[in-house]
Amino acid sequence: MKQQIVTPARSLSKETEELLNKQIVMEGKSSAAYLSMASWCETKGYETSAQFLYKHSEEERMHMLKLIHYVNTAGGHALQPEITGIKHTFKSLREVFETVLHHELDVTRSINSIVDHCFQSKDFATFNFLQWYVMEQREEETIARRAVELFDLIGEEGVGLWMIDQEIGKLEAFATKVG
Ligand code: OFO
Repeated sequence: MKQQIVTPARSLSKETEELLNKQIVMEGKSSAAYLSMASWCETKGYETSAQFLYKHSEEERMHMLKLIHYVNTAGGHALQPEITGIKHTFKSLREVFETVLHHELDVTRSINSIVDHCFQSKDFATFNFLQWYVMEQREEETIARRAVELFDLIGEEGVGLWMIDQEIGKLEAFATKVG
């Protein structure tokens, strides 16, 4: 006789599952967008920025996977996101990092609204899980803000752009220092 497959008990509400799936799309898009920026930077000779963005793209993929595993192990179904509309060319290196900053601010707003939803609906397990993302966003915003500041601090004339590119490589250490 065939054994019946018992559906595991779910601890996620449908609404929370949907919100987390939307966040999975956002993280997947972040990963793709940073990969595209890295590739553009590499073609323009901004070597350090390219390496920084390739690494960041991998980190975003890890953020997406972490959410996928959470949703699935909590009884939901994480959906592989459709990724379209990725920008491939940029006017300047400054535009790349301004885009990163705006994007990270959007991600923070999105994470905060899911955290708020989990608190309101008393899903404390997911609320707790998401605290990692709250802290991660704080670090990513700090890095992105600093990157944009570099353009005004150093200036883009002469060897300015070359120096900015070098400084981009030190941003993670900077974020650790300022907490
Ligand atoms: Fe996943 O933190 Fe940036 O986007």
